[in-house]
Amino acid sequence: MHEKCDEALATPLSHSAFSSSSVFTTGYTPEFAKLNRRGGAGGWSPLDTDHYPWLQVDLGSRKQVTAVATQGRYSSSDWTTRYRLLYSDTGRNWKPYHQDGNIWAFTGNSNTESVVRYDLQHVIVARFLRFIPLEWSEEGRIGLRIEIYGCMYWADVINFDGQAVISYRFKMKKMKILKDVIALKFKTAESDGVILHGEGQQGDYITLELRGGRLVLQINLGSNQYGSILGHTSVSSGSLLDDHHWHSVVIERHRRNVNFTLDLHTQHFRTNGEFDHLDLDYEARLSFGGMPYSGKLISGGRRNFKGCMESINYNGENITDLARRKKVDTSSFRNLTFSCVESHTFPISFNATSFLQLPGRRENSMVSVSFQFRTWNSNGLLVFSALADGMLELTLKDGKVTAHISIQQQKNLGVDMTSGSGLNDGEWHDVRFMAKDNFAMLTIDGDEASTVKTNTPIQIITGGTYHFGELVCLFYPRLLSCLVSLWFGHYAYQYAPDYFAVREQKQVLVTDKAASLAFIYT
Ligand SMILES: [Ca+2]
Repeated sequence: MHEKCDEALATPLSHSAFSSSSVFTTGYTPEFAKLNRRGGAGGWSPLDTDHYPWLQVDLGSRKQVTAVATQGRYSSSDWTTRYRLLYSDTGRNWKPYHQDGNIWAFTGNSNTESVVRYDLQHVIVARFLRFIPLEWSEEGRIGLRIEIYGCMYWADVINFDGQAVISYRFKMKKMKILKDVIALKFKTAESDGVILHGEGQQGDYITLELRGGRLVLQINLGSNQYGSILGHTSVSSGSLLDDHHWHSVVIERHRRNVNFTLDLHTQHFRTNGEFDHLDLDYEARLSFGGMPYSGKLISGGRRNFKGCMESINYNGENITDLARRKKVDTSSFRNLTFSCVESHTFPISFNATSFLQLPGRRENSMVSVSFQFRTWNSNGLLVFSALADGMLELTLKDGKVTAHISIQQQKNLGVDMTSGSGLNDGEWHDVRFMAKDNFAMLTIDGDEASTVKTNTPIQIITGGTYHFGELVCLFYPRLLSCLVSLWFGHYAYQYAPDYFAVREQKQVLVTDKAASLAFIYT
């Protein structure tokens, strides 16, 4: 890790490692996008009509990436002045590079030959990288040659299927621990699950779990038997962590002082009570991925972890490696696999400046939309679709879903329906809406009792595009003046669309055409 991690990763790759959203014409294909090369037309350019251009590099396996560099197309007036970087383990579930709390827009080139290198503030680990041009040469078009710098990455990965639990047994039957350093990475699509747990007969415990998509750490170093000193301490961190992206956790405890780090954010706290030692017995052990089967104390209804963990380290012991070599309790090992099973659908998170645009059927006499969402906000736009002669809007108002249709031809006919309540509870809710002829229906969470119907005559002609998460009109590259309003945070949408577009503020942000791909961002 401390060696210089600065190898050129893209140059040695074969042609097939490069792909793109489109190609301007022969000679502009993505394999010509290697830095300082002059092959083909001297770099990659997409079609001018490509609204969502991207250049993708497959590094062949997960690598640490420490820097990127860009250059324009050789001997041309084509370069990229600003771009974003996305990364992924799978090529389906993408995460944008963040810096200083924002999706980062990199400064690119201002001519064809100068190389602009950018050292990443945080090392990323990924197999796939995507360069998303945002702005480009005034005189020309998008032109790009790139390099990616970094080095090998290797980690033991364990896939937990919701049954398997790893049990790490200490050498002694009782442990009195003054200092803990626990580090691991996890990735899951489940909002709840026990990541690690240890407990002692006298009441000490440590539990790290996901609860409602947040990470909760509970520690008790001891309460006295009269209950006048209570040791229970609970601290939570993060939200929407069930996004099927890797998150890293480090817990460093020395006596009652704890540093609890999730991704790049560290909280410091002191445990309650007066005691300094974590006392573990029951043939002292720590379990990972769930509660131990023999645990009697506080297992109450907790779910096992389902997803992947890697690089689990406890006070210098590499637990993932021990598990692979079957040096830890393997009583339920039949369900453990040592590679990460990838999911094909992903939740998407929205904030005030992101939305999802999906194509739908045009000029149809029926409009139908169904999706799941979750949020802590009581108000916000869920879906907007321009009809050929009016609009459909699904919004959350005071925690209820409201459907509004208006048709201009029919003397500004408006239909409004409301269903559900308290839907801003952070849990997933299912919305189904359908309208045709003289009939519209709204159902929440598949509950028949929630179904609202109307028999107002409506002549629907669909417009063909659905916007999720923010009110916006249709847009074209470089003609971005019709952004209407910005709303809310933390909506999420779970689906595998054929493609999507995200815009942040006045920029086309991200797109993709790959089937079963979904993502959006904060
Ligand atoms: Ca204790």
